Amino acid sequence: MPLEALIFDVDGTLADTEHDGHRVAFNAAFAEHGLDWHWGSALYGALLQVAGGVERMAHYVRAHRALPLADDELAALLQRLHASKTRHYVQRVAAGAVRLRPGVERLIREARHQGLRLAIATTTTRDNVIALLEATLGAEAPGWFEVMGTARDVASKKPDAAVYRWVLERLRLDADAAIAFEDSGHGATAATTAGLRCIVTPTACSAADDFAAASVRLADLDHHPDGAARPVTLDDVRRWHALPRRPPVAAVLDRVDSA
Ligand code: XBP
Ligand code: MG
Repeated sequence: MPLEALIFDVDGTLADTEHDGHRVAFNAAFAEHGLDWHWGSALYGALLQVAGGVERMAHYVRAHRALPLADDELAALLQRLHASKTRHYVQRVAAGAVRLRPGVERLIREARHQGLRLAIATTTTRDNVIALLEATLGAEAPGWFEVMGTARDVASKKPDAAVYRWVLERLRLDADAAIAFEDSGHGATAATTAGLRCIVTPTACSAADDFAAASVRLADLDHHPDGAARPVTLDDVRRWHALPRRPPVAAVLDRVDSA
């Protein structure tokens, strides 16, 4: 089946947002609320096994902080913290704190030029996606993506396949007509469980993840699988899209509980 659409994850894939973006914004929100919580690099690296900011904070409270709050009070606090974290993140991104990863802009522009359809499938908040696209690609860039699946659109976050299924449904495409770009084991599991081929470009945070289900692993979109520094073109993507699908990795799902 010919390739009709590229579906991009956001955090880690379009840009390396976690360490200097999300992590810093979480810490700013904690400080704003008078909490002495601080997420350093090593702790945040482990917490990334839990997808979603609210879920990540809930896990942290369960594992590391006992709070004398009823469940509904804790849920309300986490919502307030997350709204504050999103504000801080959007401000940082708008101020230019995060750049696109190598080759991302070039491949997106090539896809637009060739008439391929574009979509987003992410675990993060829609405001964050818009802020990143506007700050890095310009005010019209959010409109380039025909479908944007974000945290609010599905009940279960990656590694669940729900967001990819939601995006494919709205694109009215079979999984065989699209390909996903991901940076993490969770993301690759979500994409491949939805039946998509997946190209992975891991970051320092996700380099140790299991990517056995991915079709291709690259350092970034300016490097090839053999490590050669050469731009990845749509012809390359089409070639990788034509490879047989690999089975999803169930082991990634088990690691969520041990973060
Ligand atoms: C991204 C995430 C998100 C961000 C924080 O994963 O896990 O939770 O870290 O964003 P993926 P929010 O790249 O697989 O989509 O605080 O908005 O949840
Ligand atoms: Mg990601």
